Amino acid sequence: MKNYYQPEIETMPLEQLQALQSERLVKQVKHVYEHVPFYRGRMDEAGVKPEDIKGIEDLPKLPFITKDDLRDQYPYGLLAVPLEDCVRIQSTSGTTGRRVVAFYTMEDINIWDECCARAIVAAGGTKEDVCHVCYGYGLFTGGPGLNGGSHKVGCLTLPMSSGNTERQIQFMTDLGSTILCCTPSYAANLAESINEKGLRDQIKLKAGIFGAEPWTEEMRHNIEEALGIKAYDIYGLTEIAGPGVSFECEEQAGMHIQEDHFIPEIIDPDTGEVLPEGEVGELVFTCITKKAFPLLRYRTRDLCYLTRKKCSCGRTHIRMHKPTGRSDDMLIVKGVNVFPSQIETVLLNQGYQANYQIVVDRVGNNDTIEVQVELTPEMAADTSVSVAEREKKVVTGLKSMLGIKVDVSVVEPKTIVRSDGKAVRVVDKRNLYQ
Ligand code: DLL
Repeated sequence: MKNYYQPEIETMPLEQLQALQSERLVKQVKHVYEHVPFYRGRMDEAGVKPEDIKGIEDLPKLPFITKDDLRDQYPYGLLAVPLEDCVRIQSTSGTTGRRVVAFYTMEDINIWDECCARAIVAAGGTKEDVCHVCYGYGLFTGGPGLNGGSHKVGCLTLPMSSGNTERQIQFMTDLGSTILCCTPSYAANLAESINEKGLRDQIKLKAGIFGAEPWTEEMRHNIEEALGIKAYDIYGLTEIAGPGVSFECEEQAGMHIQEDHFIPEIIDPDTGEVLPEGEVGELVFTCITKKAFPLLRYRTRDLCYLTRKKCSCGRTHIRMHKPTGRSDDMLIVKGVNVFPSQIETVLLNQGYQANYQIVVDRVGNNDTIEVQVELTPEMAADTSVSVAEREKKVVTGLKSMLGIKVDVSVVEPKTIVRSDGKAVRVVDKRNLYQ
């Protein structure tokens, strides 16, 4: 049963694959130029006409798209089909300003499901498997993406969503889950609970598909040992589709990018220059099949490198190395994307000044995030509000902004160390990028 799913596309000879990409790119450029005034404007500004794009070699002629562009165009500015043709949205957390809302037609959902199905097959999944999905369901793409992929493969799908570890383990043992889909940190948590309860012998897991946040080879090794499974990395982002943009095969040596749908480039984050294969830079994607929200040359801010070295699995699609960092200041805490600017907005809205520090750490398998913020001299002089009340208010504000619980310490004026140069606002002690 292995590799039954669309093997001809995943193992296509390079020349054929590139011809397919070129054909799809040309069509896509025409589609966005005709239907999205934003793209038309950008291309006109850059002096590029759709007919100038004759194949993938012309891709660098197109302008880049950034998260700021998405923010400026929120919510409908990048929509490339009539709204009535859309059947779904997915979104990232954040303020309205930072929120990304991606639209999908039914065909777009099918493409995305197909990418996730390929990921499940690459992890050894077949219709005999029981696929236990505990990525969050809802606006986050993790749950819906793997759910769709699991259906396509024909697995029995357990739409568990995140949290409630007791129930997860009960379903896992009662229904014999064989493939686990969740963030690597939650997988480590589950593994710990299963072993603490002495239930390791009662679980039938054989593989895990873990992503949505950076994780180290050491974590992979620990999870594999603790659960007796093979742990596969999966990558994706809401803007481009969700999970399944790339995923690992049995080689576990980089993630194959689904090149029949997404063309990757690596650029120098400072100059925008396209870098040769093997060099580390910022990953950029062009969607060549999506219709509702097709981003062209989208700058992901994830840093990594690509390799076309032959893979023993037979897939010809290029591989990306695990992201080695980001070219912006986005943190991923408890699986949620957090921008320091969101935290600053909450603090300033509550009357604080920009004297704060964000400390991120990992205790056991769980991320912790603490914000220390200084009282202003006026606040310090006002004894009618207690420090505990102020902290509670900031906790509530941050929870509503980010969707996660943040520990808050309100400290005396001038206690946070001042830097001589750029303020060090974020201290991330986790070292998750390698
Ligand atoms: O995290 C989609 C996803 C869901 C991927 C489930 C895999 C599994 P966003 O919330 O938009 O989408 O966050 C996207 O998360 O730009 C990376 O910085 C980071 N990221 C995603 N997968 C990985 C990974 C989903 N395997 C952002 N390793 C991306 C490292 C990852 N970072």
